Amino acid sequence: MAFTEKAVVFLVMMMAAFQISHAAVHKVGDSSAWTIIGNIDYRKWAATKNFQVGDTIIFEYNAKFHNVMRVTHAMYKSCNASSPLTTMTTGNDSIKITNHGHHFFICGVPGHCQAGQKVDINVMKVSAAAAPTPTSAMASPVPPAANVPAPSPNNASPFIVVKGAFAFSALAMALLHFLLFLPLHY
Ligand SMILES: [Cu+2]
Repeated sequence: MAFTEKAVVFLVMMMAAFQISHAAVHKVGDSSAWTIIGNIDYRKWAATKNFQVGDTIIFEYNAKFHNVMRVTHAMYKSCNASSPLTTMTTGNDSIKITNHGHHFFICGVPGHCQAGQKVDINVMKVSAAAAPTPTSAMASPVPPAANVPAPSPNNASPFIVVKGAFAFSALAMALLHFLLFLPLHY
């Protein structure tokens, strides 16, 4: 493998390790899961968590009795299950958080949301730990090109490559697979 290929593989593996170490999995309600039994306060449950972009939310429940509907804030407040954004019914639904802000979920079975089976997942823009992350790197404002003189290509290219690699980490993972499995097939 040429040096540049090794460098790419190393960078991708570093990014993969970084993402794995930072992505958390949150099971809604913890051991109580997603239910109306026991009057679980999902607001209280959510308040103890630090939700981040890249985390996974899991709803575990008996699919005979419950479901999961992603709804708007208004529908969440009024327990309106008539036109959900998405409905999940497997009994073990996982949702990967891809953007910050509020994510509202209710159970669509009549009476359940009113009984408290509703949760507001508020995903913070910046982690409380304030460590530099790929997310914050992507979120940093990019000045409009018209106001900024174009940097010379020699200085600019390494920075753009790193930023691009973070932004398209999924693509980079595909590249890693390609590089690793290429010798096996050809
Ligand atoms: Cu329910």
